[in-house]
Amino acid sequence: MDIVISAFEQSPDRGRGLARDMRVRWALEEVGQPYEVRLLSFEAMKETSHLALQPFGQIPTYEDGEVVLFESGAIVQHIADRFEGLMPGETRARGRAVSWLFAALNSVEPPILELANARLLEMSQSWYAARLPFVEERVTLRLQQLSNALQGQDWLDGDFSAGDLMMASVVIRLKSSGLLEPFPDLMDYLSRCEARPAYQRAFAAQWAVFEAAIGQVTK
Ligand code: GTB
Repeated sequence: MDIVISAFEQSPDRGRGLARDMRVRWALEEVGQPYEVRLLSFEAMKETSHLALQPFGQIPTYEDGEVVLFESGAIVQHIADRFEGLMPGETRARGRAVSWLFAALNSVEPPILELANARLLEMSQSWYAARLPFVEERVTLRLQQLSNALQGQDWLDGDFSAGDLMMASVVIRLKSSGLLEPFPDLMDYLSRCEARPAYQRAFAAQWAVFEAAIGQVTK
């Protein structure tokens, strides 16, 4: 069976590559594996057939005839383990790449999501302006720590790995936040990631979905 992933039929990010199918597409492009995409509406994601693949009714999912996976972290790690290109072979280096993959999801993404939710959902609350600086401070702390860890290197630990892919996928969400500006090294890091041909192919593929959806709406 060919690899099949799921993605939004009409992504709320308007094709900016911020939805979590992007990291899976990017990983598959890095390891040179073709894939098919099952596009889903919000309603379809809550149907029994999709819930059998993703218990929370979300995208992305991954099927390859052998495994059925959900959670973008698990999917990217599986791809990196199964195909060459994203996971170093040597035990220590592999452990470091996995650590960075988990760090992206467990240490860096939570405050970024908290910020996104605050800006999206809490703006009309009387306490919004008082709370926002505290949320931003938590994000900035992680960015400072990430910058310290990068130490001016191209990638987090040796060669580009699944750890970098996941970290960039997480931090990229801050591009229009204003919080990255004090960290030119992190902006350069993101630019290096975005310049990778695999990233560009993945971005173009999800952009094409958005364009097709817009075309349908305007027809
Ligand atoms: N922990 C899961 C994973 O990593 O796979 C989280 C998956 C998830 O949050 N999926 C979202 C989803 O399916 C899409 S990516 N949401 C539908 C639902 O819950 O009903 C999250 C996302 C959505 C929109 C933007 N955006 O507009 O910028 C960015 C990211």
